[in-house]
Amino acid sequence: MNKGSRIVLALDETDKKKALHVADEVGDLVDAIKINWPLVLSGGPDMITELSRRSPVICDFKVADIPNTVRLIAEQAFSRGASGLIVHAFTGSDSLKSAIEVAGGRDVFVVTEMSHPGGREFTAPLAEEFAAMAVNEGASGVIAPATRPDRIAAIRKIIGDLLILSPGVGAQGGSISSAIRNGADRIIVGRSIYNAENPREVTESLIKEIASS
Ligand code: NUP
Repeated sequence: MNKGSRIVLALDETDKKKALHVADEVGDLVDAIKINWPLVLSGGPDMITELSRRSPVICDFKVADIPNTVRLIAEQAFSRGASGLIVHAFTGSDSLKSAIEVAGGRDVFVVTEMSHPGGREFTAPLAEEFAAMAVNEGASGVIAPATRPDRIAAIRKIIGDLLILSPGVGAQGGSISSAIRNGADRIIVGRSIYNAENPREVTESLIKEIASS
C-alpha cells in the first residue's frame, strides 16, 4: 500500500468501463484500490490484475472458510496481483493463519466490527477478540468502523501499531476527521468518490480533510 493520501478507494462500480475510468482518474492519488465482489463478479477476476497496474489492490473478499479453502482463495487473489486481502476472523485462528501464510509478507486485514447498523449485532461483541487474533497471528491490520469512531479508539488500544482501515464515511454517515482523530490510518471511501461527477476533485478535497484532521 502506498503511503501518502491515506485514502483507499472502494471501487464497487459494476460497470467495468466506468470503474477503469475512475481508477485512471484517481489511481495516482489513492494509497490503494479495494476491489470487492460486485466488480469482480461483473468485470471478472482479471480486474484485479488490470487495477494493480494503476495502484496497489486490496481484495475485499471477506474470506470466511476452512483453512484449505482460504488458502485456495488467497492464492488466486495474490497470484492475480493483489497486494492485500481482507478476511473475517470468526472462522478461527487456523483460517487466518492460512491466509497469512499464503500472503507471504503481503497484507492481510482482519474485519473487526462492521460499519453498518447490523455490525452491532454479532461483530461488535467480538471485535476486541478479532483484533487480538489479528495481532497474535501477525496480520498487517484490521478494518474498523468510521461510523463508530469510539470503537476505532477501543480497537487501537488492542492492536498497537497495526494498521486500521476505516470504512463508513460519506454514504454510511461517518466522518473522516473523527475516524482519523480516533486512530484510523487509512479511510476507505467508495460511493462518495466513484459516484461523484468529478472523482478526482472529490478525492483531492477528502485528502485535504484528512490532512487537516
Ligand atoms: O465493516 C465494513 N464496512 C464496509 O463498508 C467492512 C467493509 N469492508 N466495508 C466495505 O467498504 C464495503 O463493502 C464497501 O466496499 C466499502 C464502503 O463503501 P462506501 O460505503 O464508501 O460506498
